[in-house]
Amino acid sequence: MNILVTGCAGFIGSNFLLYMTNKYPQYSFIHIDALTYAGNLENLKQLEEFANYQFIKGDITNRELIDRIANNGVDAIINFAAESHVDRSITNPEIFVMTNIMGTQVLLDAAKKYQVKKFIQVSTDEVYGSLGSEGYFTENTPLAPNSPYSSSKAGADLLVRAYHETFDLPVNITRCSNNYGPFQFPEKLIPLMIINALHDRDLPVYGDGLNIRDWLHVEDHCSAIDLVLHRGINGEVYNIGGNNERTNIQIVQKVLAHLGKPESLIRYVTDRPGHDRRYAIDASKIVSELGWKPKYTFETGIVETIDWYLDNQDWWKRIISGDYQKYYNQQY
Ligand code: NAD
Ligand code: TDX
Repeated sequence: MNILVTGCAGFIGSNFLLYMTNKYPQYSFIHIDALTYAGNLENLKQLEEFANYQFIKGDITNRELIDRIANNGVDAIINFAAESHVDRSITNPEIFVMTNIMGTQVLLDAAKKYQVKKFIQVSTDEVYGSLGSEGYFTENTPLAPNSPYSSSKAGADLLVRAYHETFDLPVNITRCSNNYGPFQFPEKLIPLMIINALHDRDLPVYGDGLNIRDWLHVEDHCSAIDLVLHRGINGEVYNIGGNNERTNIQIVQKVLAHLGKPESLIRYVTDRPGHDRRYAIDASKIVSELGWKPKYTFETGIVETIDWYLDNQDWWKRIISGDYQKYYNQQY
């Protein structure tokens, strides 16, 4: 299989490429990434040895470039590339529309023109909006996004759906809950809290800290996308989640306890505007129809993840010092 992947210098995509090249050494991967602030090729250092891998620095909104790359016998396109941080979408929504919606549409056109056999849109549970204290998101829950980020992801999902209905494009949409694990950019809750705690800095908890997220180890997300690639029924949406609901304050307390740091570091700060209260995924469809089974419990996964940040301090120190941006600006 010859697979075009996008955005794999980021958190989930880099874990996915490492997972896939290990599992399917016979497959070829062409990877396009714009290397925004969130893209870091250091995550993919191991792939320097892997013959069937090609990296191209480029933007998914660049129609001419995407057309040229897709015209190369590409069997599948998996789209991870996105602006992914909710807080940034509140201060600067435009780039979210450009990358998440326009970029997806450019990829869909290329998939259609070159008749790829599978197009996977890596989406999010945030497109469903917010839950009250009961119930779960299923694939039939109406879309009700609340942030510029989630609305741009929902817009992309609707385009993907439309290309299936209108042009019979063989698509799948995956909607996963919050991921954690190695290589997550330190603007997101878990790595931010680990790094601040290690520096004895305040841990900013939005609002009352009782918002709930449903956490899944990134490797379990990767194994789910692998299954969808090989067994997903065209046109179907698959929810992915591990039944690990935690309040934000529980996460922060867990990080502090594992690092042996005091809870006095916690600072309650002004809430995120439009802050979704609770996400919880019903993943029974991918479990029963594709046989997906997550490997990690939250208790083992979170401890391994905190330890990964302890063992890989050079990785995040380069990011927070801004050195890696300077390095990439010189390289490309
Ligand atoms: P990330 O921000 O860590 O990585 C995004 C990557 O996309 C980066 O490498 C960046 O350089 C690249 N990129 C951004 N704009 C681009 C453009 N215009 N052209 C080409 N490349 C571009 O994001 P992530 O957390 O790894 O998320 C990956 C995907 O998974 C996103 O689509 C996101 O919506 C989705 N998702 C994330 C989570 C989560 O918890 N992080 C959960 C569910 C779904
Ligand atoms: O400093 C913080 N303090 C805080 O209380 C940060 C950064 C976050 N939070 C809260 C907000 C959320 O309730 O923690 C929770 C998690 O926040 P984020 O890490 O920003 O993730 P979230 O907004 O839930 O979105 C994530 O999961 C779904 C990803 O960033 C998205 O890309 C994905 O689609």
